[in-house]
Amino acid sequence: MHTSDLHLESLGERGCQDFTSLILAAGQTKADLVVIAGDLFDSQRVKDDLIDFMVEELRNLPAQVVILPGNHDCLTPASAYGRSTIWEDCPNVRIFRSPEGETVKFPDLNITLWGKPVMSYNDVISPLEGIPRPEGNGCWNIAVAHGFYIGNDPPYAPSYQITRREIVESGWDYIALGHVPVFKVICDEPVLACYSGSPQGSGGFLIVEFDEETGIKWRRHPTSF
Ligand SMILES: [Mn+2]
Repeated sequence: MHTSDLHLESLGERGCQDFTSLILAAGQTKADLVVIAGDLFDSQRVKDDLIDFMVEELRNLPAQVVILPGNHDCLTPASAYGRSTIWEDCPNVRIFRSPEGETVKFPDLNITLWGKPVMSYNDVISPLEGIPRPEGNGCWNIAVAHGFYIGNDPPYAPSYQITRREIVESGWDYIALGHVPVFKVICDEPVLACYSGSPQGSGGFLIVEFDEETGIKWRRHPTSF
């Protein structure tokens, strides 16, 4: 299951319903892996009680969860990911923490993931720069990136740019994009790359199935409560 841009702020607000919906959808779809492609939180000023609530909910999921810090919830020491050690009590949740990008492997799921977090509010990164070649070991290779897709256009913004060439030449199987809150298939072949959209922006979650026989298929799953 692929989602992004929930922009959670505090317990009780609308975004928090989206998080509850995420937990429900992961259960309904029997997701093996939940990928959150950035901006799970709206800022680093989130309250501890929201973090405690989320970790408890995520810990109870029968799924692995991978979180990429985006530009709103970048990996500062004061961020939800930086200031609390509570994440360590949630063994099924992994956070991309390596500034140069990081590979996370789930051998049981036959999945390898790569993602590069935003490290600070003035960080200038190219989300797919430095992505390694896929290992070709029979695993499904999923990259996670938070930024603007700019196609073949010349750069018009200083940061978070993702080009068509980077996607196509990566050689990875699927690129889970975040930052734009509206669902969109950015690239179909030879690399599938999609913005999942946010639960509010697009009204749902993206379910991506990886199957040796039928290949990679996506479908939308509605937000529900
Ligand atoms: Mn963003």
